[in-house]
Amino acid sequence: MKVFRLCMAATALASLLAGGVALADPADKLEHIKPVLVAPPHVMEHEQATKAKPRVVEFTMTIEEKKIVIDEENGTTMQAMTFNGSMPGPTMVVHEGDYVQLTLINPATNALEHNIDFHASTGALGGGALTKIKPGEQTVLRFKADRTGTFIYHCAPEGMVPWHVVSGMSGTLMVLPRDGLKDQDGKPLHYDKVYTIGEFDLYIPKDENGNYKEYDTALESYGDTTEVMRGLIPSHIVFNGKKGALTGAGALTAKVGETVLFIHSSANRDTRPHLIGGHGDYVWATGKFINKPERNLETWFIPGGTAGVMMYTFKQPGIYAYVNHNLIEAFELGAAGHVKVEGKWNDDLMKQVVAPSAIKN
Ligand SMILES: [Cu+2]
Repeated sequence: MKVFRLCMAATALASLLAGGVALADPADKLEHIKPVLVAPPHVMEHEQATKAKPRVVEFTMTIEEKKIVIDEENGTTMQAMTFNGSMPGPTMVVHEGDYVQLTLINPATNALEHNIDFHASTGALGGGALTKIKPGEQTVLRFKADRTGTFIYHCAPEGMVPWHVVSGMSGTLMVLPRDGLKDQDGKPLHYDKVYTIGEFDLYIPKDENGNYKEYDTALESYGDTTEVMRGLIPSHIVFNGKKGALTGAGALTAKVGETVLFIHSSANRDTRPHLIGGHGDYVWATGKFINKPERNLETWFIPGGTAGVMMYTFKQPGIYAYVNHNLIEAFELGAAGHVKVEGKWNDDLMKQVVAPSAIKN
């Protein structure tokens, strides 16, 4: 009996110690909030400057493997892997000093093991080593967002990292400074709306007749896709999952006088965004807000594996193209979208002095 009691006491002590460790964890004392993620190109509601104290911001993402059409004109398909069913995955927004607490779910309907690597986090391969989940499993990771900026997150399963990334598994986490964005002189900057654009270099295999192949499952596409990847020449380069995703009904919108923040992520390959007819008023091309923004950029450069940010206040109405300014990648391979801007034309900034007409002698 005595031995039994001692055993019980030891067990109680062990659980108390475990509890003690948890109690000492500073994140546990903080307020927890659960903002709602929204599908790209939109971004969850959030404050810019905030008076709130650091919090634990809880998110949930569910991994979905599915066949998608990447080029509606030709019906080309890809066996995609996604966070929350979209390419890119949803953009999460927190403030510096907050903790991100992600529940990652891999439903039994999927075939593959996945995980998540947050470039904003510190340790364990970005969280990848702590979040490996097979179909039918879920996991919860918490990390401190102690650096401001836009950061890629992506899947990174051992031995299959590039395939999962180029198949669609990436998105952006934006960590805002608690007092908001600042210009080069430290003056506050404010945006009226924010869009998130994920650029994806795709490697779709072709058959012996030169037609894009279609597969029933992701695993079936693996061998051929890897062959194309090793050639380093993408078959398509798309914004937000397919050619033309951000054109027509999917075009981004703005008004003259409105300031828009464009978040642009590219998890695997370099890109060089440009707004045709506009500029980058303030650009953090490498996405980290502790650095001063560059001004008046025509084209900026986002290294593969990075999410960058551009802020622009529209001054003219019309349809703008937002492109990767390797124009072959934009107009042949698909890396282009539109921004439809309403408002009044400004003749001082630009005027058609003589409309195109026959040459006068
Ligand atoms: Cu994955």
